[in-house]
Amino acid sequence: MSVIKTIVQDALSLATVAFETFKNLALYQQIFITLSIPFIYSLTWQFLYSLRKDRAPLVTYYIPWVGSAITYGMQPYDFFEDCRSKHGDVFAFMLLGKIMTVYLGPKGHEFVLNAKLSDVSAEAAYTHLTTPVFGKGVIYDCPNWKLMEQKKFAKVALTKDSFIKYVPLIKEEIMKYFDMAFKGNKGTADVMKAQSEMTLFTASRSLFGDELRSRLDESYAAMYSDLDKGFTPLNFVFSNLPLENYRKRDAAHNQIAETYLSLIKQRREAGEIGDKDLVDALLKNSVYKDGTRMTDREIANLMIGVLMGGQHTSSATSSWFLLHLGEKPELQEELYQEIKNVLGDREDLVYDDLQKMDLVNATIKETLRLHMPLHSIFRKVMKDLPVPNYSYVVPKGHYVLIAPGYTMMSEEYFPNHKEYQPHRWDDVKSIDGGISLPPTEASGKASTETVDYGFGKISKGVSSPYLPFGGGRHRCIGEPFAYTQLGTLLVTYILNFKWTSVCPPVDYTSMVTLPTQPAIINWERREKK
Ligand code: 81H
Repeated sequence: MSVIKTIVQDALSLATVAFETFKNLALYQQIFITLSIPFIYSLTWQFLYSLRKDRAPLVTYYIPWVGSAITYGMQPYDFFEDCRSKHGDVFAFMLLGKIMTVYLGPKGHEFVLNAKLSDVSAEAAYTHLTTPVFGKGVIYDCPNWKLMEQKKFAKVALTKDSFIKYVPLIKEEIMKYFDMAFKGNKGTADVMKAQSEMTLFTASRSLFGDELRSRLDESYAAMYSDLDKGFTPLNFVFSNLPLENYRKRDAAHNQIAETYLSLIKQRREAGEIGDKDLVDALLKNSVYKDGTRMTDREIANLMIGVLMGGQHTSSATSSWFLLHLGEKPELQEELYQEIKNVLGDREDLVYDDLQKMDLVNATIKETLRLHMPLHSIFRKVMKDLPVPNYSYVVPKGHYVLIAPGYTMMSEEYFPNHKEYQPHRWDDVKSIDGGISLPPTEASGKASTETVDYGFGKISKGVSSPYLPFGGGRHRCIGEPFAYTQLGTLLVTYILNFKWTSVCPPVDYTSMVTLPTQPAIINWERREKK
């Protein structure tokens, strides 16, 4: 007992001496010591960690806690390339206090996207990002089985029969926008502004109906803007702060949800529930398999989530194809010929026409190859997880990360990978009318094997190098809608304009990979023949 007492006393007096000494140092010395202690601790910890055979090699970093956040956040693919040359396909890096284990390439896709539900969690990785924006009870703010059912509910409004109705509505919105924002015979357009607005108008008109679309011309558009500003990767770090933009985000979320709620009530009271859009689909069919039903507020929140998902990804993708095509006038002419061949003398555009336009679809496909909207996909590890083909174990509490966008830009799988070449997809067949599969998956046996997590059959294998819509239980359900919306947009642009542009570099710091501002096209009206 007295031994312990002496040790404690000794330690205390030593600490007192150390503190007195520290106090008498010059300020610059105090600062130096304060900063170097965590630095030395971190380097020592990294050294000891590197001795472990059961851990993926950790990328060395010098700023404790922050780690590789800046190099990764600014240029993720360059960072991965550099790490790969040093460590191979599997390595780990520190990202704002979290250890991320990366597995590059198709084997990584399989490792993460087809991991067992009990091993990894998407909701634990994304809820801070999405719940403040979408609201409670949906997407990543509920157990995974509910998400699987929500995807099933929403998919009812994402079928061929729905798209047949959406195409004319989408086209009408685009033409209205052209009349409003592309005045005269030639001019310049801010691509991101135009595409964000057109994506919002076309998606709300088709998925939510006229009642909501018409409100977007009023002050109501400002609420969308406030909510949108709150949907940023910053939420991963600070999802709630007592700051103006967070208050605006929460206010916008509540107002938008209230607006959707009033629409829901209105349709119910009027007994006007058909099968024209997503709202109808959710009102008719949102009872979980355990017998409980989604509340109206949850339906409203799901509507916000679906719209937000489509908004950022689609507006970025259409911006990118406009910018690439602006550098390739000959491709614009080829598209024009294809469209004319399919439409003949007709002025209208129908869903079936889009299915016949191979180059239009290949253009979208190639755009997604070079510009996968989400450059990284994360999961939180819930149980110690061995890495296949390696001696490493990713411990519970760490994260796993894959980057299909990196694989889609590799020379190994895509010769001349830097070239924007829609024709590289010429010989590739697609299945399921729009669910596109790349050469390896389409030709291999894997493509025929499917699995159903509760929202319809999807490809079982996810080791394709081309996965712009992810795979596995979290696979995007928006793909066919995206192809319909983007196809209609591209066709309508080509029929009305010719344009030129210089493709800007990629901004990786936003929610999705965007063109760096300013991103401009110079357009002129196409002469009607
Ligand atoms: C952003 C992300 C990231 C962005 C992750 C997840 C989501 C999302 C760095 C989304 C987006 C996909 C989604 C919806 C709505 C919906 C379901 C899913 C990153 C990494 C990851 C930046 F560096 F969950 F929010 F970490 F929108 F219903 F910041 N968004 N999404 N939309 N359509 N398809 O997956 O990089």
